[in-house]
This record gives sequence, structure tokens and C-alpha cells, in this order.
Amino acid sequence: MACENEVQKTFVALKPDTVERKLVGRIIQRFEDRGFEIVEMRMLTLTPELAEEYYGEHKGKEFYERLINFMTSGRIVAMVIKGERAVSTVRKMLGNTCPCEAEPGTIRGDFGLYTPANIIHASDSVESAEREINLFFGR
Ligand code: FUP
Repeated sequence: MACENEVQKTFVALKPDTVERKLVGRIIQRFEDRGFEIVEMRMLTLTPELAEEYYGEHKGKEFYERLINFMTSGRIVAMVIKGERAVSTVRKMLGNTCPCEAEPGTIRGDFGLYTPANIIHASDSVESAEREINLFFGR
């Protein structure tokens, strides 16, 4: 497959488990090592309102309440990562949503064991990236 150049921005959140376990620096290091640039970064505690807006697509699913409780349980680090094909490449670096299925060498495969404490979130498409960047940095 041809490797087409396209600089993109994607949204990444380091979840409360990552802040609690003091893994923030090691995970950011992976993105910088890969060649990405951190262009925005903010530490915050999600309000239930923001968490519900952020995860609105999962409302009604059996894991939703646990997910919202977890995501509001401590500080997160929200950031915007920029670089060549950031959206798909960063997603590959994360590994499977469920850390038990994530390959070793991926972030979730190296640092996580279960959901919802699966270390990190990253946008799954260019459209989601725009929505999430706007939600966290556009106001
Ligand atoms: P991802 O895009 O990889 O973050 O995954 P999803 O958008 O499908 O899920 C968002 C979050 O919901 C996950 F990061 C963790 C949580 N979740 C569960 O707790 N259980 C599930 O079965 C699926 C997702």
C-alpha cells in the first residue's frame, strides 16, 4: 500500500488509572518517540456532564454507568497529538479496547489488564477527532 502523507490532529485522553499509576510520562514518551507532536495538553477532572457528552454514543449500553463512574473518578490528561496520519497510527499504538485482547507492544497491551480502566482513549476517525478536540479545547 502506498504511504500517503497527510498531517492530522487526533484527540487523546490518558484515563484516571494512568494518572493514578503515574504512567503519564511513559505514555507521552511513546508518542514523542514515534515522531508525533503534542500541540495541546490539559489535566482535568471530568464532570458527569462532560463525561456523558464525551461518551454519548455508549448511553444505554450495559457498561455505560461503570464507564462514566470510572472516567469521573480522578484526573485525566487531555491532549491533541499532531503528525502524519495521526488518527489511524495513534489508534494502532493503543491496541484493542479490551487490554486482555491487546497485543504486547501496544499501550493497552503493555500497561492494561481490563476495562473500563484501559489506560487511554484516542479518536477513531477524523470526524471524531474534530468533535473531541472541540469538546475539550474549543471552548
Ligand atoms: P475505544 O474507541 O477503543 O476507546 O472503545 P469504545 O469507544 O468502544 O469504548 C469506550 C470505552 O468504553 C472503553 F475505552 C472502555 C469502555 N468499554 C467497556 O468498559 N466495556 C466494553 O465492553 C466496551 C467499552
